[in-house]
Amino acid sequence: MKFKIFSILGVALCGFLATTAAPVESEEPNELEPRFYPKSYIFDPLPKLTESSPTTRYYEFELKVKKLSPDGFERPVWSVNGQYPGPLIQANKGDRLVIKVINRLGDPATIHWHGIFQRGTNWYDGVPGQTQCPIPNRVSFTYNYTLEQSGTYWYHSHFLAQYVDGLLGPLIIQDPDDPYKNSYQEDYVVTISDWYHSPSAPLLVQRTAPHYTGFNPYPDAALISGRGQYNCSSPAAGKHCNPNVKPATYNVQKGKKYRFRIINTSAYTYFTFSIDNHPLQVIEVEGTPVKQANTSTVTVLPLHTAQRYSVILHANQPIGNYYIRANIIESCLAPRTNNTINYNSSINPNATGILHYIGADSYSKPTSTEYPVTFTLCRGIDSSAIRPYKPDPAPANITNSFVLNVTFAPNDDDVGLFKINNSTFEPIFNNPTNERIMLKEDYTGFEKTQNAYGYDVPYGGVEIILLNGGLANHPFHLHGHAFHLCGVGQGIDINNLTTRNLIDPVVRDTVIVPPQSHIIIRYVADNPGVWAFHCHIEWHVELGMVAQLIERPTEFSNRTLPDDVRALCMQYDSYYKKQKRSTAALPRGSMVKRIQIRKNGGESKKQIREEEAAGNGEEAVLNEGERYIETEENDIGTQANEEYLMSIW
Ligand SMILES: [Cu+2]
Repeated sequence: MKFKIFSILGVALCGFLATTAAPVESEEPNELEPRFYPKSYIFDPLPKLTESSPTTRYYEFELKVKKLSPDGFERPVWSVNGQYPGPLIQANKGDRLVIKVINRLGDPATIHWHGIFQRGTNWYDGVPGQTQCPIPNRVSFTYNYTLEQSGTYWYHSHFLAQYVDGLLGPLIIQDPDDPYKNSYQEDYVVTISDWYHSPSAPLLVQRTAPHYTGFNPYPDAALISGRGQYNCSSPAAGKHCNPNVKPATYNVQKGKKYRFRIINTSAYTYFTFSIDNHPLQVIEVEGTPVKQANTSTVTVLPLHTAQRYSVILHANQPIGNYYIRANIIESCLAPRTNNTINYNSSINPNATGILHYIGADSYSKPTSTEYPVTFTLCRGIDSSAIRPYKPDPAPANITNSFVLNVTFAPNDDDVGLFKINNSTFEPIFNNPTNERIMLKEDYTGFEKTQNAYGYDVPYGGVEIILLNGGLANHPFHLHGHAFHLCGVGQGIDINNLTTRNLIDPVVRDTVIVPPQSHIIIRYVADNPGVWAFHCHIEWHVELGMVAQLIERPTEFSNRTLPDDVRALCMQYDSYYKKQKRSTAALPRGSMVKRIQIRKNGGESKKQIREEEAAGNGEEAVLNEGERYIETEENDIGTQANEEYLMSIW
């Protein structure tokens, strides 16, 4: 049984509320919030976990589209429980998480738990078409897995570019045996992110259009912990812009030490992060504790998309306010050519928050000075500066070795696509790879577009050499493992690779692959399943820069898929069939857009049709692959607004 791919993405926008109430100023930075913000957990120290572990922790995630104004500019946000960033998940090592996801987005969705190994539960890894079928709208699905790791993680949608629209949050795992547990008093989470004023769907339509010669959509803002300060007097701001968004503010008490967990949740961008006057001791990189050394304390921390660090900050400066800085380094992005989507963005790439010493005047702005950058921009932190706390040599005996060569080329329709070993990845949402393996399908016979690479030796050593001959940075992320980063070197000559560090390499799950360079990673095949290996720049994912690693298929194929995971594919199929041919009553005065994109064997065709509804509630018949959406006339005219509703086939 083979279906062609159908994914359907849509959102109904009913026009923005015309309201710009003045925010309420408060005495303490976090006491009262402007009306646009429900009080967020994110500026509070992480609550101490009091339950005895291991325990099972239950969460309910209602996915819904909600209008929010993270940087002042109001837009629909794909949210968890109406929050951006989404709710905090915090647990102890060894705990079980049971997370019921209720999808009310109007789109299908999945949630990926970034960095979590999912040992024995590959089907809860949350990758549509690889580890599960998408959760249809109005369907709920429960993720259920055990945490064997500790450290700083996050969760995000893995369905199309949905996380770029806000569907993400932090996932923090405490370890009673954390070597740094007694080195700080409080524990904070900080997310840093680029941000777009348009939903991702129309951006994707433009990015994947034939003959497009620009680069990735240019972001509109930089956010710290879900807050930014957009220039509401810029012409692009429109009338629904709140110029008084309070900056992200973290309170500290002089003399105390604080752990800050910094997560780059961007779609696209490389950031530098710093806090004026306060050096930061790196103690964790993506779940791996870091050995203390002179080099492990930094003033400026680089993070590409999906990378995370924990640092310790000593509040030992004079009582006052100091800037927290998250700078999008524009020179690390593709050029801002005038054929690039949103090239005329009014972005302020330098987001600021405030480190507020208790006792300092809440109203006085910091006068602190920014640290200079002393390392090569667009690159990761020097690997030799952050050795693992416990010696953890890379596997020395390699049983399977892969060379993956990333290139970019237009297809026959002149759609520019990424390729891994000359193949652009295309997900098959309704036939996930792990189910195919469990049905004993031989992965070597998969479609070329599945980019499947298998290895079957239990506990064998796997090496991946990734070659990037292009001009862009790619932050590559591996699911199901943390890998030993054995080397990052210049050039893409397989006969001239950098020397491998097998003794004490950094262990992490997301690494920057610089332009015209290669990386060498190693890990042990100790986790049977289907694991994605992909660039985390979401625009690059959608252009096919994804491989699937089929780990120990012989053993994995003997596992039993839980009934609810299997049922999800049946629900998705019936949802899809309904979408395929449906009728809809058209609201009075509404405008109907029908957008159809066909992707077939690497070719893609876009067809857009518009109709003005009679506005009398009559039924409209939709053709195969179409979806109806409403927009209000007064929304039309903003960037790409007419493409809010679309379906991708
Ligand atoms: Cu990339």
